[in-house]
Amino acid sequence: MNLYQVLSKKFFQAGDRVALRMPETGLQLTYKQLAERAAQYASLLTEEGLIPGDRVAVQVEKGAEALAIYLGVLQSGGTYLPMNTAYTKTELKYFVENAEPAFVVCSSKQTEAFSEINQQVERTFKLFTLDGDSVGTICDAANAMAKEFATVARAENDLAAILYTSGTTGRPKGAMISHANLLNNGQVLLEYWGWKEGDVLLHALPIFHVHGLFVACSCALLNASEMIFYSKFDARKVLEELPNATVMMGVPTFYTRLLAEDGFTKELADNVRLFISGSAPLLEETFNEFEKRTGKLILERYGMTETGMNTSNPLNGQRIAGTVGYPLPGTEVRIMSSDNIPLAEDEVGSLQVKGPNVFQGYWRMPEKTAEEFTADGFFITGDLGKVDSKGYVSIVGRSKDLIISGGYNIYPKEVEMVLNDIQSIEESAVFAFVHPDFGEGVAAAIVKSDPTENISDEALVSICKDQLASFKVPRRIVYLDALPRNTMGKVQKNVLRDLYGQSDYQK
Ligand code: MCA
Ligand code: AMP
Repeated sequence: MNLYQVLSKKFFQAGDRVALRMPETGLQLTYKQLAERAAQYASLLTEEGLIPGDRVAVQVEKGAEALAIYLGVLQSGGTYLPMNTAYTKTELKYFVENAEPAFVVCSSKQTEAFSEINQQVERTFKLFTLDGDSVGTICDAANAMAKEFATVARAENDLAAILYTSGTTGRPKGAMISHANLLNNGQVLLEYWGWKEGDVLLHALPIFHVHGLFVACSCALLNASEMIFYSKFDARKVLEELPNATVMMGVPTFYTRLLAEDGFTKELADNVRLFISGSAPLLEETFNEFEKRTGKLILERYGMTETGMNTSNPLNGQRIAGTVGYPLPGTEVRIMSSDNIPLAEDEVGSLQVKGPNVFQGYWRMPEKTAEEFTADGFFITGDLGKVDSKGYVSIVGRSKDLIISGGYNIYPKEVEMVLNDIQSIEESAVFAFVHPDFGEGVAAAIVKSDPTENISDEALVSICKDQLASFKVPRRIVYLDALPRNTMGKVQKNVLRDLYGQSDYQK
């Protein structure tokens, strides 16, 4: 039960059909070519000593080669570990120490960092580079390999991937995702969203997260559909190819940025049968404005790294703004009280899920895994939700302390730990502010060690940037005499959000 076995059957049938088309470089790959390239990577990794289950950590720019490496890792029985290209050396070192990959593939600008990390870790790794399509030591080595490879058999719970997600403790956790998790979720979405022959996906998401790699690529690859593959989202460039696409997926920021373009017209959107949004709440205002501009209703769905997709608005039924639709076939969703008692319609509580999409636990953290599941096997998402009389699920908040900025998750604790380590800072609290482009932005409230000392925002930002991916770095900083606390001594982030997190806040 290797996911790649199912995929390769489709690739073989699709043959000379276009798999990937990169408008930025003019490069194009058929399904046959993609399968051959994946086989070359699988052969290479195996020849270099990969044992099924070994982790292959990858931090590279998006491209056809990057996708072929992912497929090659699956085919060879390895476990794929994608990493955000924005991660700094400090962050990368943690992932490598924790996951102990046998191989790392990185862009050449990170070779030095990974080489240093390799000297500091107990289990060393083989290091390859990849810089865009067809450049890098891994491409050169793969060129010499056979274009056929017998897919390595895997059991359904064997790991296809590990994706790190941060946590409320500030320590990232590796979500273990099995072949069966990915295959099940991909097949369910294929059916639910009515994928059909001739569908073309406009793909402008990064491929180091669930949304771009699993939701988008799994659907397109299982359907052997063409993907118009952009290295990143650029609204103007995307408009040029929109008329050639039938499906587009994005985070809400993609849609607000498209709407900000005067050139985004109904005619350009006409060929697209499905615009899908997820990873963060889509504002009702965006949904309505999009309908006004294009006549199309954005389909919003809801998922997590740990679970893949859980719910979706319907393809044919009513798509209701502000809701994330129905539980997907095979996935149970329930809303529970703080005493873990089922709540009635429209009551807000802890949203829990169970089903074949739910992950295998956190890598080498059995206690943490146990904490996040109920006794009867439901995963506690940390989201607060409700279900209405028609069965539509809405996400109304989060019990976990999380900021979602342009679809990227930031756990405040991780940023607070970096800030609190700065000598001139007594303590800090990180919270969300309303950001016009990203939905939420990272704000920090700082209490200085010495109230008379002058600390510049620039200096704080620069220290944070050394250690944290730059999307996690605070973009709004306020200096306070003390943090607001409740009678239990807990910092009241809601007070901080109310006072300093509004869109009209002036420093
Ligand atoms: C970039 N920057 C950001 C973000 N993106 N800051 C805050 N939030 C962001 N999302 C910062 C960079 O660090 C940099 O800062 C500056 O903006 C310019 O970077 P650039 O890369 O040029 O930005 P961009 O191209 O405008 O990117 C914005 C974006 C991108 C297109 C919205 O963030 C994006 O593609 N987001 C999608 C994320 C995603 O795929 N999430 C799915 C996770 P500086 O100049 O200071 O260095 S999966 C998930 O959530 C679940 C499973 C689900 O349900 O899907
Ligand atoms: P991640 O950890 O990157 O998998 O992000 C998962 C989180 O993103 C979920 O727990 C939700 O809080 C949030 N999320 C994903 N999709 C939606 C959505 N459509 N509406 C609201 N929140 C969402």
